[in-house]
Formats: sequence, structure tokens, C-alpha cells
Amino acid sequence: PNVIPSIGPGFSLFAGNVTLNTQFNNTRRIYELIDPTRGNTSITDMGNGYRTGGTLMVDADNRWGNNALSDRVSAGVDAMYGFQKTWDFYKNKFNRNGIRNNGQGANGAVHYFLNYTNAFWNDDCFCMSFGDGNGTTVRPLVSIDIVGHEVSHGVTAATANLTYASESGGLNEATSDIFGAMIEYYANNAKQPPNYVIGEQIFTTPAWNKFIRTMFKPNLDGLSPDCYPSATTPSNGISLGNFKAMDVHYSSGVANHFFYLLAEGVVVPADYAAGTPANLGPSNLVCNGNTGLTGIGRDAAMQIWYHALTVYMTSNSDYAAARAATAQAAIDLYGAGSTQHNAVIDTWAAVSMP
Ligand code: ASN
Ligand code: ZN
Repeated sequence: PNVIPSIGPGFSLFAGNVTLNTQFNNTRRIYELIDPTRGNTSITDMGNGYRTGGTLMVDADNRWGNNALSDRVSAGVDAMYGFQKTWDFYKNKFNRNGIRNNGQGANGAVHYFLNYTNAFWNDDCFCMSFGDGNGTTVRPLVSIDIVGHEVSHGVTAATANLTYASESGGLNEATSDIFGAMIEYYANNAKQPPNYVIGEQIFTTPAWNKFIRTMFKPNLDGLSPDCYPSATTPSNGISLGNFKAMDVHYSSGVANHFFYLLAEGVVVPADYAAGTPANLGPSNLVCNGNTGLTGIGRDAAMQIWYHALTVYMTSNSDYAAARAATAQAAIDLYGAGSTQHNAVIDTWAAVSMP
């Protein structure tokens, strides 16, 4: 055969030493960073440009990276590892066969552009790009939760296709954060302890306030509202009108908060360590004083969100539609009046959904 499925060690930046599915190209006589077991997902090096698809990462001895940026392949190892965990998560949790449920893998392009502190999914090329960070305080954006976040944009595009603006855009972003975090739990990588903080791994000097988003208390960033604003009551100073108009990475906060409370209940995260602001207690984790809310667990919560996303949400679903979709999903999966159904209703109330 022209290509031989292979397995080789990967020496990543953030995930330690991992095992990668790769392939040997008999024609080129070299190993390629392509995973034939997951839809021929490939990893390319953009060479810090932005115009092309980049150059496929290859290796002579099927040993990838060196745990440091001195080998450009190291970041590619993280991207491939994160993609593998994401693929396996969707398969094992939801029996989903790839992003579009058709077995097709995607391309991940690392070293995108210069000093680029972002990563993004592009549904047109069925590919995602990862920047290297700013070269000082932020490292390449290839942690498990970020890769899972970007790939999940592809899943949303293939299902509810939530429009990337206003409330539907916030739900689109929240869906990526929710599954990004759940993929981090699924991977359970010792070097990236799973939690509801997005992207803390990419900061050169970790600290409680170095993160991209915090699902348990979105307003720790000072921008994302914790609670759904009503026409008369703003949330964290944000009116309903401003909420609908704000960047989707902030209006996602209410749904991220909903998901955290649904899964875990009113619990200050165990890894929210000493040295963090003292004001984070049960009463300010919820919006309506219901500190007795108990979680239904991550598995039930993610099944409800996935079912709502893939069966009930549509491109213009807003928060009210998400509440209805998740309630109906809980009924479908666990029955009307079940603990899970009641928890969905109580948890939307706990984030101030009217
Ligand atoms: N990192 C961002 C995201 O995936 C890029 C963007 O603003 N679309 O949400
Ligand atoms: Zn996103």
C-alpha cells in the first residue's frame, strides 16, 4: 500500500509525552503527521504566514517534537493530540463519527501568522488555525480545551449552525467552551488537569487570573455577565440591549455558567486555589440565591446539551430557545419530571433566565 498506518511517540508542549497515530508514506519514504484512524486528520506548519494551507509535518523516524518550541513540531503534537481526544470524545460520548458525522477528519494548521494570540475554526476549508501567542506571556494556543473548542465550532456548524452574532452567537461560543471543557475531562491528561477554566495552560506564568474564560463565574474576566440580564435588571452592569449586542465570547458566559451549575451544582471549584479573590462563595455562584442547587453530573449535562444542540436548536436560537431545547432534551433522555429535567429548569432560573 502507498501509506502504512503507524504509531509513534509525540513530545508535546502541554500534554507531556503522548502516543500519536501517524502514517508512513511509501512513495515519499517518510512519516506524515496524518491520522488515518481519524479521518486523515492532518497537521501543517504555517511557517508563521497566513496565505496558504501550510506544509504537512513530516518526520524521518516517527518520533515527533521535543517538548519545546525549539522544535516546530512540538506544537503540532499538541494539536494532533487534542484533535484525537476530541474525535474520540464525540465518538464515545455521542457516537458521532467526526465533526460532520461522516468520518471525515480536518486539517489543523499551527504556527499561524506572527505573534498571533488566537485560534479559529474555518468551516469553508474544514480546518483550524492556531497562533503561537505573543512570544512572551502567551504560548501557542494548542491546549486540549482550545483544540476541543475550535473543533466543536465545526460540530455546531454541522448541526444547529447557530448564527455567530447576538444571543445565538453566545450559544455557539458557549457550546465550544462546554465541549472544550468536557474534552479536557475526557482526556484527563496529567499535565492539563481538567476543570472549567478555558485556556489557562497557554500562559507562560500561571496565575488565578490568567485564563481565557471561567465557566463557573464568567465575570471573573470583568466583561462576561454571570446572569441573564432582564429588561429592568442588568447583570454585572450589562443591560439586556448591551447583552444582545456584545461580543459572543462574553454573551456565552450565561450559558457557560448554566452548564457549570447544571453539571456540578453550587460548588466553588476545588482548583480555585488560595490566593484567589475571597469573595467567591456559594451565594455569588448563583444569581437567584438558590445555593441548594445540586449538579446532575457532567455526563448527563453534556448529553442534554448535545441533544439540545443537534435536535432542537436552530441557527437563530436565542437563550429562551436554548432553555426550551435543553428542557425538552432532558425530557427525551430522562423523562418529564426526572431529576435531570427539574435540574435544567432550576438551573436556568439560577442564571436568571426569566
Ligand atoms: N478563538 C476564537 C473562537 O474560536 C476566534 C473567534 O473569535 N472566532 O471563538
Ligand atoms: Zn469560539
